Amino acid sequence: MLISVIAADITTLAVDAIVNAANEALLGGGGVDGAIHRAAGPALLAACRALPQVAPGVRCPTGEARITPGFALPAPWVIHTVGPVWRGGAHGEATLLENCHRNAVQLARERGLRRIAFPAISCGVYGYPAPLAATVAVRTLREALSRDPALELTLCCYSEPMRAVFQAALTSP
Ligand code: AR6
Repeated sequence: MLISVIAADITTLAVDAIVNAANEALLGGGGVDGAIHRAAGPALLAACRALPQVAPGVRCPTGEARITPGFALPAPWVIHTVGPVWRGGAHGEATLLENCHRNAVQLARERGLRRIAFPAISCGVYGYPAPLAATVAVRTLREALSRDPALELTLCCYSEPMRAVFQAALTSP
């Protein structure tokens, strides 16, 4: 089963696609989004800006995914997705987070990309409790792998404590 959990800066990974935990505007931000835009260079912002708005200011609704080149990144592609803001758990957060992972994998597969790295989507500013997010991420990626065993999926955490949380979700039955 090819799911790995690592602690690393996702912008350094030479996989086929890295996933960005963006916001609906897709015009950059803080956290991993800021790091990806800095490492990719200004062409990434231009590519995001060129994506169509599906509503005023919205290029990617929560739970959906969009793809751009990676420009100066070692990864040739960036799959932007928008995680849910945690609002206590009774507002469809788990389904939306599941959609992020599923739609990102689907977009990658449509492009023939197999090696995909995910950050801990929603686990920063968006406040999703990490153990719950890890459970959703691992479950959804396992389902994707069962449909396409050629996928190589990495959960790229930014800190060792976060890596331990995601590793625990991967290890639990
Ligand atoms: N590599 C891997 N993980 C990282 C990196 C990195 N370089 N930098 C941060 N993380 P967040 P969210 C981790 O807040 O909660 C942005 O402003 C971080 O430690 O980046 O989905 C967007 O524009 C945390 O564990 O994303 C949105 O407005 C995880 O990535 C909003 O934040 C996610 O934290 C999205 O919030």
